[in-house]
Amino acid sequence: MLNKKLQMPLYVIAALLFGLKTYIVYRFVFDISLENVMQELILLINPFITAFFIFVLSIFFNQRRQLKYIKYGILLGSVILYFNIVFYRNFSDFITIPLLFQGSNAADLGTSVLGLLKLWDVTLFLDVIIIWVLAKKYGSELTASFTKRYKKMAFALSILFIIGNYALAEAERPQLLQRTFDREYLVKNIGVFYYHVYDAVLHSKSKAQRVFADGNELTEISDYMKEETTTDGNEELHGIAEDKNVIFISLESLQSFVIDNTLHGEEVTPFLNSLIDESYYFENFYHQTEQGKTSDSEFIVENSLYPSPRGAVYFTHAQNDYHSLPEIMGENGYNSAVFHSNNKSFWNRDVMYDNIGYDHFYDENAYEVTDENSVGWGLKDKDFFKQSIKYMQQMEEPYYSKFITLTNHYPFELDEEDATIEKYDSNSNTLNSYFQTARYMDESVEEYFDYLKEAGIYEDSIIILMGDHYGISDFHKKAMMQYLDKEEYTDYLHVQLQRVPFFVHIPGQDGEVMSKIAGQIDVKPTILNLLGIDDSNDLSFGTDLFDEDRKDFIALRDGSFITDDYVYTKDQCYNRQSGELIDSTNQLSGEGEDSVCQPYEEQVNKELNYSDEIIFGDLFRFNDFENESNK
Ligand code: GP9
Ligand code: MN
Repeated sequence: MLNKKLQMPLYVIAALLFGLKTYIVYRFVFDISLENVMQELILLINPFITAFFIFVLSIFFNQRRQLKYIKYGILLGSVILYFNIVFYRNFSDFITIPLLFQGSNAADLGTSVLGLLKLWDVTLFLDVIIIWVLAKKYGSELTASFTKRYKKMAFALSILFIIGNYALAEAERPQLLQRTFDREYLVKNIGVFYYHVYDAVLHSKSKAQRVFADGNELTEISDYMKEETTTDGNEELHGIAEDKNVIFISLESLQSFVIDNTLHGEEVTPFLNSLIDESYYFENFYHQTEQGKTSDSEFIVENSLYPSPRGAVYFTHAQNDYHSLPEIMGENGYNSAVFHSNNKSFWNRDVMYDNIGYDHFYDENAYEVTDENSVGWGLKDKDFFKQSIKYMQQMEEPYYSKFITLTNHYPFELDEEDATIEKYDSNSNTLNSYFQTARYMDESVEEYFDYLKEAGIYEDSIIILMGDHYGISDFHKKAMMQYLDKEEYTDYLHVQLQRVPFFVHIPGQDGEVMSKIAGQIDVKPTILNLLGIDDSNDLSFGTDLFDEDRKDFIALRDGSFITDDYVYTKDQCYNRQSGELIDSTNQLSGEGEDSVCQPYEEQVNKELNYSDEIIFGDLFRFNDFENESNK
């Protein structure tokens, strides 16, 4: 007999035991990084909240079924958790549905699975054993038929807990679910079980859209693309970089407003400024990213397609068929690699890179990261470049290598000894610090150029540098107005601040400042042109930036656009040069009063929709790019 006073319903015991185990696993088995007390708190409460929700459902059954539900519930939960542990041991990652079905990963796991099991793993099932024993011995005493009121209260409480957990997670990481960051973030904030539910929803949603596509849509879209992107061809630079290495540097959060600009009388980015004279520098180049941030910029550059309006394509459609830059270059004798010192699963990069044909990904594990050489998000850029050179020297030429910097990332932290320019003085700590990390990145790129020269790589390469997306959001309007010396922060200014630097540096060539509007969508055709790769059947929305005769608008993902003459955003049409408002759709009424921006507006929407159709419908699977190009 159990002492009545000490007695706790079995579902509560199960919730406590299972919650505790899950917490221990999060904390000590998964290598989850915790950056502040809030994250620690979320990680602590989430397992108990989840477990409480799972087991509280048992009270709606009769006593016999209650026992069954709790016994098998804890067993199933433990098995799911255990699968994740085994998977994590091999891949330092959490299971995703597409990953489960991805042949290579499953095969990898299959051969090594025995080596991943450990004797002490039995202890991971202690809670299951305890519950099963208790159920057998004291089952009838530890279960009851609960009153209606009790059931309602207990259930309501569990829902309240979940909402509370989610609210904390949302405060810690705004738009956590919409933006689908890293899987580790999701597990950290909502727990591994809700993460699986979330993953399943994402998966079925994109599967459904795919099912309804049949490939006929592609004819109209490819006709449009060919019509809009076929140009006369610029013979001058065509093939200028043939068989050279291509080094692409993604400049984290770097916006054009710091280029050739000063702070306290000093240049913010002296090296990049000096590089303008020796490069093709595009001063009106726009980022076109959305919620996927860096990964969106990568996606646009690799595919010349637009990113998704919600979430990151790198997450939602990483399994699609693409005809990406690394793949095309691979077909033309290039090796490819990405260098980025972060968790490989961040932005689902490991999966996407594999799919689009990168030969190698030097992720965080390729680098020696210590407390001394890291700040903010991880390895400092200077150490990142320094440590990368040895890998470059091993690569077979010609190669395409992409370097993703990290230090100039929000919240723009920097160790004092690394700061070589004074902070700005405004009401925004973010902007104040931004100049320091931007300067640090500038210095790191300068050092990298020196390493390339010392290693004899420089002469045989072309170097492309691009800002990935904005770093300073609209949240810092006041400080930005102060720095830019503007009276007003208009929507026009907001669009103009979406310009990011873009350099094409060809050693031995002078280059030129290019003023025509340009965007990330144009990078892929530009690189292919420089390399002299004629892929006339490639399907892209962008055009070669060295061709004067090219599409005359740049579309941002929210439907805003820039043309030679206009800037359009939020139903307003501005003069691009003066920033004056020409007309606003709200004011126009009646026939014959169309905005000068309207024809563009229609085309921009059409183009963005076409891009979504390609991605959501996975339409490229219907196109045989290889055969086409033999024609
Ligand atoms: C993370 C880095 C930064 O790996 O690329 O990502 P962001 O937050 O800028 O998208
Ligand atoms: Mn970024």
